[in-house]
This record gives sequence, structure tokens and C-alpha cells, in this order.
Amino acid sequence: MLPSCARTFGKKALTQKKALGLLSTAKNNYATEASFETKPFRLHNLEQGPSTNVIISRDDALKYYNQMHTIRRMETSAGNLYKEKIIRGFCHLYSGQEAVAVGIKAALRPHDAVITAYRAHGWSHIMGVSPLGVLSELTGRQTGCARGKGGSMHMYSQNFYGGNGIVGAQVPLGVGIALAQKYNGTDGVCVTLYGDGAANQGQVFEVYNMAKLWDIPCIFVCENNGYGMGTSAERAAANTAFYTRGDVIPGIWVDGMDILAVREATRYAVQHCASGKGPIVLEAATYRYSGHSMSDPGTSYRTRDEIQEVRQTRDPITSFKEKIISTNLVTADELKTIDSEIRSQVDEATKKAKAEKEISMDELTADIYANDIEEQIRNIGPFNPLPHKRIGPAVNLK
Ligand SMILES: Cc1ncc(C[n+]2csc(CCOP(=O)(O)OP(=O)(O)O)c2C)c(N)n1
Ligand SMILES: [Mg+2]
Repeated sequence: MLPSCARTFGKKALTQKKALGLLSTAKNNYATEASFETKPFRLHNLEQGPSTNVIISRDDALKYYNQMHTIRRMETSAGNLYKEKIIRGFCHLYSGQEAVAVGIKAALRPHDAVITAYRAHGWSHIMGVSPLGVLSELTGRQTGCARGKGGSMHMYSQNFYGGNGIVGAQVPLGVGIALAQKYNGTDGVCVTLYGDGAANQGQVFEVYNMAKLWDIPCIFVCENNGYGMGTSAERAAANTAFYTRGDVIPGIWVDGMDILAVREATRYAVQHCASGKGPIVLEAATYRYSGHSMSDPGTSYRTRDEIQEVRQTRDPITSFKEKIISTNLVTADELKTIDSEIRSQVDEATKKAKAEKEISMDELTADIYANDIEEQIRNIGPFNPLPHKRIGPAVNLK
């Protein structure tokens, strides 16, 4: 992405300051906004796509940098906690894919919904869960966003429907959420994410069909990170142009390593769905740095050089950082300060996530039902049921 222009903040004010003898410091010489040219979008069943000219403000630049960096840092910490055996069970990291979550979220309105698969830590955070809420959930502690009962794949928040461990199963659910949006007369959309591997499942095509038939406001997002576990997309899919696979549903290919391109494509998709035109498919071309999960070193089906090359040439954070520094939206020093703030925030959260308590046994059968319809829950045997109780309000129950 090439910088095409940067507008400098308060040039007149600056001249006046200089005239008054006040030296301009780097701090008050920022550009307030800059524009960039994205890679071309590829279009399917669309005459015109999103604009390749994107504008970003200084405030948004800082916000997106902060969000992407927080996800990266949190995932590094999660990886370490797993290696220390403090996180147990499954743990799928999102490092490398940050621009997809941050770019999509930047284009959503508060009433839009999101559902994803098991690579859900970054999404949970971006949808409102604090680093402590995520990391404590991973370590199974009571400060976790699901009080430690959900773990890596089952985190939720307002308008965020998880965290789903069965490959592809969230796609019909996402269409259902979008159908509810339409049924309730909101103009909300549901962003339904799935991987390149999941994209080959039959249920995905069944709901493509229903969504188009009923013009359901669902944004299908295929996060194509190149692999489904150890199988490359090329080996698994006869057609790897995932943005075309909705047949009559329009589709857009977007560089998923460029947060601004993702934001622009999502804005377009939201507008498309919210104006009653039905679903749309986005394919975000991205990459995962870690193995599929913590038990996969991730180097038997791809080379270390391949990973290294992506890190060096397409990393979503480094490339964004270069853009916003070179257009004078921010300074390198400012980003360094943000880096160290994020580091201490995540370190602090990690410390707490290790030290917090697990929930007590009586919570084992709590919050199973949103409405307390069954007072007793079957135990490991049928004769000693455990009481059901509600602890907190259900997150997405209106
Ligand atoms: C129904 C089902 N089949 C198989 C699995 C095992 N499995 C977990 S992840 C995965 C690969 C999915 O790859 P992709 O959709 O590309 O997502 P990514 O992991 O790359 O984010 C498989 C086969 C599962 N969880 N559920
Ligand atoms: Mg994949």
C-alpha cells in the first residue's frame, strides 16, 4: 500500500506559533490524516467494489495500532502460559491475522454481530473482553470472561457469539443471527467467520443458499490463512478463489494483512447487507505464524523460510507501523511508548491470570440455563443431582 498524501495538522497555527517564537516540537507537527492506495480488490458478481483509496485519521491510526499490538502480545503470553502448562486443553493462536479482526471491527456499528471459530482470543478482546478476561479464561480462573468454564474456544461478549470448536458449525449459526437481525427489523448484520478449511464443508453451501434466497444480512468472511491444520488450501480446495464460492452471492477478495483494506471492504459489505441486498462473501488473505494449535509446531507442512518471509514482507503490524510513521501520523517514539504500555498491561494481566482462583464446585452447574427452568442438573450418576443457579445475567439475552 502506497502513501498518497498526508495532511499536516494546523499548518497555519504552526506558522503562527513560529511567528510567536514558539518552536514546533515533533508532537504538534503530526499529520491529522493520511491516505493510502490499497492493493486492488478482486470482485465477484459486483460491477464496482470498495474504493482503493483509503483515508485514516491520526486517532484511528493509534487505535488500530494499539488493538493489533495488544492481540499480538496477548497471544505471545498465551503461548508461554501453554508451554508452562498453566493453560491446558486447546489453544489456537491468532498471531499474523490481527488485521482481519481489527479491520472488520473498525467498520462495524454497535448493533452488528460477530461469530467465529476456535481462533477466538483476538476477536474476544476486540469485541470487548479485557486482556485479563481472555487470559484468565485461558487459565480457567474466575476472572475469566466465562468464569473459567469456557476456555480457549468459548468466550463471548455483547454481540459476540464465540468461539466455536466444531469446524464450520458457526456458519449456519451466523446466518441464524443475521436472520434474527432482519426479523427484528434492525439494519444490523452478522459477520460470520470461517477458515479456508471450513470453506469446503457442505453446511456452508447450504446456508449460502438460504442466505441468498432470503436476502439475509450475513457477511461471510473466509479467513484464508493458507492452511487447514497441516493441509494447504491448494491441496484441499478445487477452487481456491474463496470469494467466488457463494455462486450468485457477490464476493470480494481483500488483502487481509492490510488493516485499512479490510476496513474498507467491510464498510462496503456492511452497506451492501444493511441496504437489503442480501449476503456477501469476503475472502481475507492472511497468514498464521504459529502452528494450527499449540500441539503443532507448524513446520512439517511449510518451511521456516515461508513463515519468515511473511513476517518480513507482509506482517500486518510492521507494515502498518511503517505507513503511519512515514506519513507523519505518529512518531516512532510514540509507538514505543504504546508498546511498553501494552507490555505492562498484558504482563499484569498474565500475573493475575496465574494467581486468581478457580471457581468453586457449586458453580459447576451454574448458568447452564439463562432462565432457571431446570432446578436440578444430572450429576455423574442419576441419583444425586446438583442444584442449578444463575450467577450473572446472560450476555446476549434481550
Ligand atoms: C467437524 C470437525 N472436523 C474436524 C475438526 C478438527 N479440526 C479442527 S481445526 C481444523 C482445520 C480447519 O482449518 P481452517 O478452517 O482453515 O481454519 P484455521 O484453523 O486455519 O483457522 C480441523 C480439521 C473439527 N474441530 N471439527
Ligand atoms: Mg485455515
